[in-house]
Amino acid sequence: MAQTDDAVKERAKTKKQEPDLFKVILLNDDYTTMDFVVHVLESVFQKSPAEAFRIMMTVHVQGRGIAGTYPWEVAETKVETVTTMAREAGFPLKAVTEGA
Ligand code: TYC
Repeated sequence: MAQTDDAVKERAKTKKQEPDLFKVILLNDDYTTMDFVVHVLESVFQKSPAEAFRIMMTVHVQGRGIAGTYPWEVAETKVETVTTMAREAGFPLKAVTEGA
């Protein structure tokens, strides 16, 4: 019945959806070296050297910057990888996810 279908569709549309994509945000700190952040951006986020440097400088100047946008599981795994790499290297670098 057209009336019923419309009503169902309307409810489905207005219901708040979880975002499909999540930003991985790098946060600034005073101790992680610029070279290490560039290395992380190149190796974990597949950025070119120029783009990695640009993102690193954005984080350094503005306090945070977007490393990439991914489905939830991928974004969470990238945060874990960054955190593990940073702790192993003795840096406090932090990454968080945020709904895109
Ligand atoms: N602020 C750091 C420094 O001056 C560099 C840095 C950039 C650290 C980006 C973290 O996510 C970061 N050595």
